[in-house]
Amino acid sequence: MKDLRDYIAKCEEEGLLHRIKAEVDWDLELSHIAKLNEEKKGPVLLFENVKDYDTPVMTSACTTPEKLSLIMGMPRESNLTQLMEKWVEKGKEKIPPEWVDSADAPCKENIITGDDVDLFKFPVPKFYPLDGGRFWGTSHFVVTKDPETGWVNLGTYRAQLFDKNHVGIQFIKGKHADIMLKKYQALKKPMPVASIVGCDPLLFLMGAARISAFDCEYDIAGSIRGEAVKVVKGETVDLPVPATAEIVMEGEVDAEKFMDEGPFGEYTGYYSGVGTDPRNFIKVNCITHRNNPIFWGTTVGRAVTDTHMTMALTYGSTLWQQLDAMKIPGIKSVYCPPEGSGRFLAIISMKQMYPGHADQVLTAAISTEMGAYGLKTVIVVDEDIDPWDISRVLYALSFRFQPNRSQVIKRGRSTPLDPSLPINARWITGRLLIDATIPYDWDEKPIPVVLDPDVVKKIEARWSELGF
Ligand SMILES: Cc1cc2nc3c(=O)[nH]c(=O)nc-3n(C[C@H](O)[C@H](O)[C@H](O)COP(=O)(O)O)c2cc1C
Ligand SMILES: [Mn+2]
Repeated sequence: MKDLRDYIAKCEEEGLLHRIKAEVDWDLELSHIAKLNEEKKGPVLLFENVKDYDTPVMTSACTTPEKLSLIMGMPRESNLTQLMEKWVEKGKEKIPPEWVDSADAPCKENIITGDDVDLFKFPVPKFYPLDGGRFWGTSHFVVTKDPETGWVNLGTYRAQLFDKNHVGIQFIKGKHADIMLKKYQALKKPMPVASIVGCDPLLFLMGAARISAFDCEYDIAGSIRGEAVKVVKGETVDLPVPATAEIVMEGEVDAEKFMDEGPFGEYTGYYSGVGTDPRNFIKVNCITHRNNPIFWGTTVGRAVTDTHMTMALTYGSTLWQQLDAMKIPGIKSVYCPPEGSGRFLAIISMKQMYPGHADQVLTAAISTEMGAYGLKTVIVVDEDIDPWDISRVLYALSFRFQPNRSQVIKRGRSTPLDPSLPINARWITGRLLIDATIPYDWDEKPIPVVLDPDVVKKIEARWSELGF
């Protein structure tokens, strides 16, 4: 899969695409259709007739494991944990991107610079009534480069449309683009950026993934695809952008300039604060796009939508990778439910091999880079329980977990988006570690109730005779 068009074609082939030909307003109507569709776990939507525009808009591209499987190049029936397994495996290798000439890059079919830049020419949706405006960047990612090392980063940071050539950008502290921006600030230079809308959806997953600092998301995408991502140099920025991108917005961010941004209906299902906040913005100097470009957005908002599925896959995989890197034996699988947006709750299945092993896994999870930021509840279960099988997890919580013995509360770094904390005190959170395993060190373990296998076999042979 090379681009968004391949993905749309693949979804159509698989019966997972719905084209909407009736006119739909970009102002709330489009996002609300997408949101209701995502809540029903519906198909990928292609809005072909957006009011005031010729450009179609795609939404709901990642809402189900089926869609994510297509993106990951896995069998359609794969579950999230299986997709994460592939992510963890392939994430160990890197295939750097391959440069192509502008002549071979469809994203250069149209080049708009200077005064001609007008972001209002694109059908940028407004998502929720209390949002501060229209959001250019939801299913997009921002490409930046470290001015010292040349490390290239892809990150998905929401981008609000301000006027014809300015968009707000929210780099939360410590995110990779934020780290880079601080370096440009020290050099007293603006940071060149490119925002990519519409591409091989794997690249969007990469933008939303917590790949380690200094690693380039293009290299990991190459490894998962088994083929280098084709990139071309921006027109006005020295950054690699996907050659087959639908729309590339090029510009710069001055660390010392701010405009009022937000609010935006977050993936927690709440607004992150009250009203607007001063934030950095992109001054747009150039737009390049394919002929008949396709715009792409996602609804965010309350769970479960596209965004939650994306984060369950990418954040969950990162947690698993980082546990792997700690070389703790016995970790069977990891599941970070989309209902918790892949980041507030983690369930880990393990084979216990020594006393205290389960405690080690619990504390390790919150000591990873991923788990040390925002993760609030970690549950470990024995290897006979699949972490994605929630009824089995509830079984372990009911019959193996003992509050007197096997829960610990810690404190740590919170995400400022967590609505369970007061709006002005969101830097520190509690973390609940729950051991729902049978203690390894018990000499006498509970005796399980099992059926007699011979009797079971006999009954199976008589099953239809018994009138079932
Ligand atoms: C739809 C969507 C919107 C997001 N918006 C933001 C945002 O506004 N700011 C932010 O820092 N992270 C946001 N994230 C999370 C980041 O994409 C994620 O943390 C990613 O790891 C950032 O890339 P980085 O690790 O290279 O910094 C968003 C994710 C998604 C899927
Ligand atoms: Mn990164």
